[in-house]
Amino acid sequence: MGVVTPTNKEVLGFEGLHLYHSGLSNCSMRVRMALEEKGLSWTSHHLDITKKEHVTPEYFGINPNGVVPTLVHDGVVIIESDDIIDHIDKTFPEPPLRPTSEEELEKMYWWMRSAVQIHVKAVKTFIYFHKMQGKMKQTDEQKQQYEKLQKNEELVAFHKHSSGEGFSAEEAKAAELILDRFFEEADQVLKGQQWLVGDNFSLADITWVPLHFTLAGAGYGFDRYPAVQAWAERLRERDSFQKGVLKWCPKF
Ligand SMILES: N[C@@H](CCC(=O)N[C@@H](CS)C(=O)NCC(=O)O)C(=O)O
Repeated sequence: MGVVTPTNKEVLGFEGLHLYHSGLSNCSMRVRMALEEKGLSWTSHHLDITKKEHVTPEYFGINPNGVVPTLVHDGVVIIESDDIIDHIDKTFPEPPLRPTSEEELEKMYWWMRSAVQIHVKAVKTFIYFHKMQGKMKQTDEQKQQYEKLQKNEELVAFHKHSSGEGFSAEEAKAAELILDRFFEEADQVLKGQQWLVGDNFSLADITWVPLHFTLAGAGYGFDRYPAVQAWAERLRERDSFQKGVLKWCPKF
């Protein structure tokens, strides 16, 4: 979705880079990593999503989906983690986080789009079922507040289900099968190269490594994918992973 017009006008006056984010949010990890790769300084607006700090009229006035991350860059509001990191790389091109050939660029965007497309159906469902179910109970008041603010139907349905009867083992299995398809593909690709797209680290790696980190923490079986495991180890050594992921979320 990219740039949005906020109804909360407070952010229009922000100068520099302001990030609304949460420590354990894999989508926020992407943006923090991209900012660290570029060596940019940014102002943190941390929201603890486990305490529902993002479910307020003020925050929905900035991000209409009421999710993190949101980047405010000199008063311009950008949502959706893939669009945010693309914006960062285009606006601050050094060091580049994208390949130069059209063909590889298309591959990079494919990995980025895929991660965002499977977020609710696969990633969120798997993590909620294996890690959060039962721990995210909401009061009736919190549920009403959410349903009043949230207009995104996919998210309304997700939260109604997750805070109600919860996901079933079948739904979690279906989520896992979607994940398997992508990690099998990544494992094949990474058998022949260091990074997801060609020989250079790119936004594709930044998009997927937070999924590896959080899914591993939720018990997803990565042993089946040795090349993915080796890639994740390489990524762990990067400063941007230390500062963008582990500093905010030492353990998922
Ligand atoms: N497509 C969005 C997804 C954002 C998203 O779902 N963020 C999660 C954390 S990773 C969140 O804010 N969850 C809180 C909620 O759903 O209420 C993106 O890539 O930025």
